[in-house]
Amino acid sequence: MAEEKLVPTVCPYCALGCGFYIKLKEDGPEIEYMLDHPTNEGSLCAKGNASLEVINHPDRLRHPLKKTEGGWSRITWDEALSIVAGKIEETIKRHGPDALGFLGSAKSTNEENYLFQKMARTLGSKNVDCCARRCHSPTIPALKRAFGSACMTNPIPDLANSDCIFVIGSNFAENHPIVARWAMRTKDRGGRIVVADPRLTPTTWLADLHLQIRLGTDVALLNGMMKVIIDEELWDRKFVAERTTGFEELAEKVSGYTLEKVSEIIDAPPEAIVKAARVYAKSPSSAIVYSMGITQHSHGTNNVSACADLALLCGQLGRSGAGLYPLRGQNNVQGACDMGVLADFYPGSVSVHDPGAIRFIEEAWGTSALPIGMGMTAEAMPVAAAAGDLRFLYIMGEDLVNSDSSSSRGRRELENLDFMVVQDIFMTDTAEMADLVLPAAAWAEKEGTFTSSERRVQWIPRAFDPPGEARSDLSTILKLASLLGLDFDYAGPEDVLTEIGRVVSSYAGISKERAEERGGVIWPCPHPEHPGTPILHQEGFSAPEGRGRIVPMEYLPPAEETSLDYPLLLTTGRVALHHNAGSMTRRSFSLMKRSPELFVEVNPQDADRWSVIDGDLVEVETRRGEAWARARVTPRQEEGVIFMPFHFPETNLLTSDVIDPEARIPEFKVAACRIGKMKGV
Ligand SMILES: Nc1nc2c(c(=O)[nH]1)N[C@H]1C(S)=C(S)[C@@H](COP(=O)(O)OP(=O)(O)OC[C@H]3O[C@@H](n4cnc5c(=O)[nH]c(N)nc54)[C@H](O)[C@@H]3O)O[C@H]1N2
Ligand SMILES: Nc1nc2c(c(=O)[nH]1)N[C@H]1C(S)=C(S)[C@@H](COP(=O)(O)OP(=O)(O)OC[C@H]3O[C@@H](n4cnc5c(=O)[nH]c(N)nc54)[C@H](O)[C@@H]3O)O[C@H]1N2
Ligand code: SF4
Ligand SMILES: [Mo]
Repeated sequence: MAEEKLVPTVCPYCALGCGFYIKLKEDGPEIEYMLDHPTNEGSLCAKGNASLEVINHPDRLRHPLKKTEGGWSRITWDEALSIVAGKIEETIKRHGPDALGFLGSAKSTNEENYLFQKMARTLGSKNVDCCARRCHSPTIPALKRAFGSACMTNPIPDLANSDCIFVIGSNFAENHPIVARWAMRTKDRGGRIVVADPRLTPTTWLADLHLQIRLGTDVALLNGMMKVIIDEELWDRKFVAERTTGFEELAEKVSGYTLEKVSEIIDAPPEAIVKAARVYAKSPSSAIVYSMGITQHSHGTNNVSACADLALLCGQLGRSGAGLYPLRGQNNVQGACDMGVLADFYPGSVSVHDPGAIRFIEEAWGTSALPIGMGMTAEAMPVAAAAGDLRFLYIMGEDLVNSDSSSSRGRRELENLDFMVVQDIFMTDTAEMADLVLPAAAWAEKEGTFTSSERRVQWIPRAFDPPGEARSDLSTILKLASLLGLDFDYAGPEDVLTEIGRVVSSYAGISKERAEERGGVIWPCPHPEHPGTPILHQEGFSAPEGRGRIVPMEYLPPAEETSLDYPLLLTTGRVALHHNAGSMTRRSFSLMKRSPELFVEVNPQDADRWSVIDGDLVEVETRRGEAWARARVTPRQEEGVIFMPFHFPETNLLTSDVIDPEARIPEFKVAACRIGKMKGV
């Protein structure tokens, strides 16, 4: 019998970085659990367990394809890359480098993302961004301002050491299921879980206290809790005095948030607000866990700031069990941000507005002409395409037309580009719009590092050959860069990681060997002997003067309100068995069998009012468009709000294009809508 081989890997779906082995055997690969992985201890959720279904899937892209009048035609790699290089050169010549746009991928490795943005910026373009714009972009300015660093402060297993977990706008039981394992240990130890979420979800089922708040009212809730904490003298005087600034302004601002007023705004009982405030402030160590429920709002940055204020006020930071957990989304979104695939940051969180710091990168890259200033964000690129300011777009591993809000507008706008190239593992709807499609190797078909939400950097080796002529994103970028005359002289990902260590100080001590160890290394890891830094802010903050900045926030309502024409609110999000725009999970047989179609959850009262019957196909309409979905009548939804997952393309035809002014994230969580037989009434 042929020998079996175990190849360690990291899950390609969410940002928890769960490890497992791919067991290679004669009759096909299978998953073997990695019991000693520090984050998942062998467990995988349904998506992780189904992840090998995308490898060798019949729909995988296998050859470069060029759009012709007669449809897609297969071309050689040499031909494809010389077309792309030619288009880049032509665009620069005719319109300047700022007519080029580059969207990197939170599914690609650190090394791939690093080279992608290096190529874009070396060519002179400022326009580099990724899906973090539609995800945790509010976390970045808010936490940088508050703490000086925009990351999750403590590792996931440390949640088990918390005495209280305050969850606001995260449904981790479905979307980061491994977090639920650790949260259950908190409960086993007698700790409390408090959840603020407008919907009933598997996460609210775990809660000791659920505040079923109105959509988009989180700042009011947090200010109300902070007023209780200050009134009842539950705040941490020593921590506030020694380690923060801004307390007086906060006390002043929240004094107006009386229980009556807050209870009215959030539509939850005053006693629940008091209980939540007391348990968070009084517990010896409390954690705040948040995600898209607070970021994807027109005031997403304010929401995150208010969470940071609560943590600073109560001194619930910088210790085991006490931390702030922005649960990141994609498997390598933390890494893509660290690598500078953002319109506002170079690698290592260097601001695009800081010429002094950019000079350091110029020296490392041997150039003297890197662009300074804000680039176009992922949301701004389609708009700029419509205006004729963006001519060429390179999308590496994003399904922008399905994952962006108000997607029919986005599609129309992208039509105006002179040239679009998409590099993906499947023919997505975005790829269908491209002029050229480049087939990419999937995660387990290449090697390199991924950085999880815990800041854990893990190296994965290659387990499979890519299908057909598909190539790793890294080799495609290297080839293209050489055609463009760029001096990208790297033998492979290990070489790129070495350069990353020179440019990004928190990665300075991370080598392939260290990242290959079980569980890798948690950055900051400033030198090769450094053990990594699981808990941030233990000594002080990296914000100016080493102090955390409390910046009080005012409650502002969501942009869209209900009206006679649109009497309900639509909120969108996720379910356990699908991932994002669905290119991978909609092709996964075992997941599709259990979750085959788009649905809309409607509260029984609303269903009665609008004559919707469970199981009916109903029409959902917003100011942007209309879509059909299967009705699920369920009390999980509160009256007046309907929910749709965005894993099928129809959902984003409906969502709002209002954006947060600072983070520029769309308000995916609130849109006024109508359903069923409302049309024409
Ligand atoms: N199964 C699965 N897992 C995933 C993904 C997936 O698509 N499927 N995607 C990954 C990605 S990219 C991300 S970013 C994460 C996201 O993970 P989550 O943030 O957990 O995902 P969502 O379902 O978008 O939203 C979370 C919760 O926010 C609540 N919410 C909505 N509006 C509000 C509000 O105004 N206030 C409050 N307090 N709560 C609100 C929703 O009811 C929902 O329960 O998941 C990652 N993991
Ligand atoms: N309505 C609504 N819309 C939303 C959200 C919401 O809550 N509601 N959430 C938003 C959030 S949080 C996010 S993060 C975005 C996600 O937005 P996207 O990043 O556009 O979503 P994905 O569907 O995960 O797209 C990833 C793509 O990468 C491809 N891919 C996988 N592996 C590789 C690889 O190794 N190389 C290459 N080149 N490609 C690869 C996949 O096939 C897929 O097409 O969606 C946002 N959109
Ligand atoms: S929790 Fe996230 S990383 Fe872990 S198996 Fe599930 S999708 Fe993969
Ligand atoms: Mo995300």
